[in-house]
Amino acid sequence: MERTLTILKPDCVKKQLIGAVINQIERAGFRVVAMKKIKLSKETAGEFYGVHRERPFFGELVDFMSSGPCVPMILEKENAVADFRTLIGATDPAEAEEGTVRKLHADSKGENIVHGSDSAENAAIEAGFFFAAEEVVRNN
Ligand code: RTP
Ligand code: MG
Repeated sequence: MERTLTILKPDCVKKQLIGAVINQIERAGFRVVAMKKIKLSKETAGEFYGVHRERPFFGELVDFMSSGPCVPMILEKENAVADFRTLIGATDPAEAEEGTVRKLHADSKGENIVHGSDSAENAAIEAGFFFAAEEVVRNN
């Protein structure tokens, strides 16, 4: 069993799509093992996406991710990291496959509804960024 870290981004929360997106995630076979609603500060958002610090879109990304509450979750499934990135689709919704979360709901490459870890190693780091060990609970 593998774990990945997702964030339902502030655009997802503002559009009242928390339930719809979690439903799609659960139907795809992922188990939610940790979940919370939190509003990131600019500092925390910048720390989370620190790998992109030198990119031209970094300021916009930090402003967006701190613009309202978001919902980080740890998800569990076999092959969770790769399967979740398939489920959400390409970063830019214009390039995402039909039926993916971003194709269905995202407005732009910047405001694209969900984050998904890009490796199992980063998933573990990102899970630790949001959750203490006692907040991670398997369903059964
Ligand atoms: P994420 O980390 O959020 O799952 O997204 P990703 O792997 O598909 O894309 P990544 O390259 O890691 O970019 C992180 C987030 O930065 C914003 N972005 N904006 N305007 C732009 O050109 C641009 N490029 C990236 C998006 O919110 C993207 O998800
Ligand atoms: Mg990424």
